[in-house]
Amino acid sequence: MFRGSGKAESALIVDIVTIFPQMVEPALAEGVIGRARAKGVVDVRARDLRAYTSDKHRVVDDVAFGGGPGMVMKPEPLFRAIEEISVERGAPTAVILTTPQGRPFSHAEAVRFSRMERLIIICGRYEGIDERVAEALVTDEISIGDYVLTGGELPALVVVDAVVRLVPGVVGDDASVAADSFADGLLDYPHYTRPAEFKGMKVPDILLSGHHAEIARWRREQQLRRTEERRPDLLRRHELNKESTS
Ligand code: 9WO
Repeated sequence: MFRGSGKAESALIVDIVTIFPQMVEPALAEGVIGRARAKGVVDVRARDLRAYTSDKHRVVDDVAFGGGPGMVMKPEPLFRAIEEISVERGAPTAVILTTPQGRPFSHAEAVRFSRMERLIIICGRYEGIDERVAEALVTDEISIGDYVLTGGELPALVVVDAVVRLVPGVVGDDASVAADSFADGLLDYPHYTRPAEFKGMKVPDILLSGHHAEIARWRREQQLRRTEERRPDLLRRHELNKESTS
């Protein structure tokens, strides 16, 4: 079957290369991503890096040239993993390394990756990966924030979560994706559900009024106020975008 003619091919293929596939797999089985995988809209898999070793003990790390504490991920298993996954799936559109040295992950980056066909995400462990892997194979080094973790698995899941929900057909309501916080560069408005009064705390009257135009205006005001208070950096960018698109 050719692309787009049915459900034989996924819109997005993601392979996550890790020494801890058992850490990644349960997160991919739940919720929106689990359902998208079950439907075949996306094909996301964890790949055990040790499956691409060639020695009896399946070694993936070695001491650092130049000395210093800790181990470095060896290049050979990572090169073999990317090579074999590329043969099986077709050449990747991007090879992502999650690392504190990467450029900051953002909604715009998520949108860009969601439009690609095949992603490979490498999860670093130990003190990091051999730089030749980054130079020869990695197309995008991505950071999810300025903190050091014990490995790249959780950042890889963050990237997958943000990207997969943007793939058409994954989130049922396209309008809800378009209305997302960050889709237009602002924080979200506050949400309420029943009961209308809880422990003396009331839901704003406007939301109970049924005046849809006024509710929309109130929500927009809340978005602007919250963004101004909590993330003035976002508000400046939002205003620049408005000028360039009007
Ligand atoms: C450690 C370190 C110590 C001092 C100064 C800079 C430093 N960088 C690192 C580092 O990159 N350690 C990594 C920790 C080694 C590979 C596993 N670790 C990790 C963290 N993988 N991925 C992250 C991470 C954090 C935020 N966004 C994406 C990935």
